[in-house]
Amino acid sequence: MRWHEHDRSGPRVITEIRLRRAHIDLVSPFRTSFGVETARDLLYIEVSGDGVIGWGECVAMSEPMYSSEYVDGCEEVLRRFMLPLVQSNTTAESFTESVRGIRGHSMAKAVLETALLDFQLRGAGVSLGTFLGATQTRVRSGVSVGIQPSIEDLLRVVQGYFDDGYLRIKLKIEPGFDIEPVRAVRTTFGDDLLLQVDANSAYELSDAKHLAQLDAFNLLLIEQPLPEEQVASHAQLAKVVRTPICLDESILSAEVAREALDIGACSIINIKPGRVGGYLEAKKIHDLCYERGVPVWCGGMLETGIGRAANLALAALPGFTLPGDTSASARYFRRDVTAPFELRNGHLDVPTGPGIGIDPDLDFLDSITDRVERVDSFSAAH
Ligand code: OSB
Ligand code: MG
Repeated sequence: MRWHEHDRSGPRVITEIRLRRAHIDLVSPFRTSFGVETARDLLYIEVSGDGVIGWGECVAMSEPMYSSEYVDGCEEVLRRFMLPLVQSNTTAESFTESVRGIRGHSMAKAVLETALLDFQLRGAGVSLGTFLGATQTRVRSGVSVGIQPSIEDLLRVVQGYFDDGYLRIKLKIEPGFDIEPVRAVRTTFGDDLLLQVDANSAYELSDAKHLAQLDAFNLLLIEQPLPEEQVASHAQLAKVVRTPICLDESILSAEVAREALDIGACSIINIKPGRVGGYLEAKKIHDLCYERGVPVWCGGMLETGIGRAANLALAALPGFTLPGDTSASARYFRRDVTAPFELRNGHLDVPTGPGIGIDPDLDFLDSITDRVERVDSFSAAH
């Protein structure tokens, strides 16, 4: 469904774009096989006109450790190559078309596409969920648990999330912190706990036998065991390991998803809009997987409320049959930049208002903002 089919009042005209940089502390350090995060380095794009503001949140981390993108690099490529393409009547669809020739930089493309999409949907009075084809009003929540200093610490942290009501636990693993921690969590919490692991590409194909030891623990999936580029090696790994393989980092587009599924590199996909260039491409991956009966779930990138709201709209599509890394605000931040997303019986409600359906608390957001700038390349063109 196209946004203008819902439009009751004509498209709004973009008159200003702002780029905001901010930072917010995490409630606890988040350790993965690629590094430790203690704070979120934030970049927001605000597209405004006719009294409407569309918001986008960049998912890139401060360093290029999860992927080759990093937030300062996103700012640079946005300023030099993407923001100058935006005109007063640019839509999310026309923007995405216009950056087709720019290779990579999906997270930079995604933040601007999302801000444009939020702007046009708010103007049309249509929620992002409705636009994308959401069929659920709330989504099941999982939580991603960082690598801990000891198994004892891990069990304590998992217990806390279990008590909060999370419906699925994901353990970050790396060589040296894998089989025994998983065994301990499975033994302590029992067979009914929905449990999965994420290696963030920390293994090699030669570790296949080692990883096959995870088969004993009835995991939902193992996420991205091998490097991003080694899609075909995952198909080899899948012949040795019975636990379903889910790809995250490798899935950079709907085309890659199709090829990965065709060769048997994965049987489940983690969809992150930022990683694939935005919500339009994310929906394509959903549709492809839905058609093929391949389960998908919504990944996370430690988003604040702005990014979280948009992810919840996506996670409400019918193919999202596994709980996502769509956790409550309190799992990440002492205070969120929007009204907090709260867990109710293990679920988060999908926002229903126009666009992403939620506004930032501007006083609080301003208090954590390092700088906000009007984008000159845009204003100069008009
Ligand atoms: O691999 O899924 C990942 C966070 C940052 C970067 C990569 C990943 C993650 C997470 C946490 O696992 C997801 C979340 O809770 O937002
Ligand atoms: Mg992952």
